[in-house]
Parts: sequence; structure tokens; C-alpha cells
Amino acid sequence: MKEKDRLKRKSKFLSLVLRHKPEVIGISMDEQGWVDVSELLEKLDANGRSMSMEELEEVVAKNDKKRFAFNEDHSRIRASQGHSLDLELGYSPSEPPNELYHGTATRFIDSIRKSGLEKRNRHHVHLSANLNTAKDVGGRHGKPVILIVKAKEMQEAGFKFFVSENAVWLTDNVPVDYIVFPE
Ligand code: HQG
Repeated sequence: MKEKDRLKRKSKFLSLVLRHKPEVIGISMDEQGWVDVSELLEKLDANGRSMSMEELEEVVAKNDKKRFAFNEDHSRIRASQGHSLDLELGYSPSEPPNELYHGTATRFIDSIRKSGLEKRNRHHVHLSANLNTAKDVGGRHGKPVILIVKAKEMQEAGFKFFVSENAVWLTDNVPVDYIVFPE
């Protein structure tokens, strides 16, 4: 297997464990999503998914979206965002730029026009300050379309925004009034 594919496979499995289903390897996670690194390595091993500390460091460092973060002394690790588990990540509210972008697929537009942006299976609605990122995110679901979110206006109306450690903007939901749809 190519080096890049090997890392991607490991990263995908880590996403499963750290964002969605820690129970697949029976690991305990605290309420902010952190797990103990030595327990993680042990349990990966026990479940036929062995990884050395060097490999784990490599996955964290080379991951294309910097999805995972260590604590200061690298004794604990967590996913920076993207969870479906009900956690309290502990990010403080931040002041968003005037506009943020949400990439979605054309087939969702009618539904979004009715109910706004919902978090669906995830913990938050994910927004980006960067158009290209939004386009890529939308392309995962079909023909991409970019929605503009009037983030500053939302915040002024009392909605909270958070930025994850890897620069993804997070909010609870986006009502239709704050979305600019393409013509
Ligand atoms: C859509 C990736 C119908 C929403 C990316 C999206 C991101 C609605 C889909 C992160 C809707 C949910 C998240 C409504 C929202 N009606 N469809 N009312 N409201 N939707 O994957 O934002 O690679 O849960 O537009 O980089 O695509 O995992 O969210 O299309 O940051 O690290 O429902 O996932 O990061 O899909 O992606 P997702 P997303 P990772």
C-alpha cells in the first residue's frame, strides 16, 4: 500500500474512534473528547489495529485537515471537531467574520430553504472562512453549491460561534434568514 494510503486508512479509523464510536475498541473518553494515548495504543493493538507512537505522531502531523490534536505533553489526544458524540469540546465563543461559507450539494437546497442549516448527525453545523474549503466539503455530497452565511449578523442576534483548533467554524444551526442562496 502507498504511504499516503496507509496514513489515510489509519486516520479514518482514528476518526471513527475519536469522533463517533470509542466503543469499537472499548476506550474511555472524557467529556471534552480526550483519550489517554497509552490506552489508545494498547487498545488499537488489542483490536488488530496496532500503531506505534511514531505512527500516531505522523498521522497527527501529516493529516490533511489537522483533524487530531495532542495535549501539551502528548499524553492525551482528541479529534478537534466533527464529532457525533455528545461532548463539550470547551471552545470559547469567537467573533466570526461578516460572512462564512457552507458547502453543500444541490440536492439538499430545497430542504435547506425550508429548515435552514441543521447539524444533522454532527455536533454542529460546519462553516468555513475559505471558499475553496467549502467547495470541497460540498463536493463530498454531490454537485457542490456554496451558501453564504451572514455570520456577524447572526452573532449580533445572539447566536454563538466557535472555531475549532483546526480552523473550522462551528455553530448550532443557521436559520434561513441568515443564508444567502445562489441565484
Ligand atoms: C446538509 C468534513 C438538508 C449539509 C468537512 C451537509 C466538514 C441539510 C449535510 C465536516 C440541511 C451534512 C462537516 C437541511 C444541513 N436539509 N440537508 N436542513 N442542513 N444539511 O458531513 O458540513 O473530513 O455532517 O449541507 O471538512 O458536509 O470529516 O456535514 O451537506 O468540516 O474532517 O447535510 O466534515 O470534515 O453532512 O461536513 P456532514 P458537512 P472531515
